[in-house]
Amino acid sequence: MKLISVKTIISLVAGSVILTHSVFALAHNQSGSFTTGLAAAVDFYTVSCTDDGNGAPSYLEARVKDMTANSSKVNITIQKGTTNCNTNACARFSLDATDNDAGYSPLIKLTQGAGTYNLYVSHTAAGTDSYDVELHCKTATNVHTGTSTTSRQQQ
Ligand SMILES: [Ca+2]
Repeated sequence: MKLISVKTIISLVAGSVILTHSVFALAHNQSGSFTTGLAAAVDFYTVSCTDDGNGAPSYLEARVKDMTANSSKVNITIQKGTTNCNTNACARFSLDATDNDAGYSPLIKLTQGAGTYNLYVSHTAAGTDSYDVELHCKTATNVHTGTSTTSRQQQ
């Protein structure tokens, strides 16, 4: 009886270690803040979606968390491509309207395949907002694939 309990505990612990590892492996976050505090500040990143062995990228999904409670709210725009944008969106926007909680803005998705996506982070008013953007490149079957972010402009 005692042996079974120990075995159960060991497998539970092993299970959570595996779970924790996969969560970390899937987490891609870009944190930042508006260094100027200006209302017109824009932070600009590029996100490269590549096949890291998990499959060809189909789309980028992203959402943002405004981490500073004030009147200014942080939002993101993701953009890629210029062709047939009215059929298959080339740009999408998401705003975190509630900045005094742990929640993120609505999840947005841009299905523009492999390559470089533009990510713009801005906010609605002057203030020293900090933010966290969560982003993932995924295959057509929703499998996480190669995702890397580069900072291009910090305001
Ligand atoms: Ca805010």
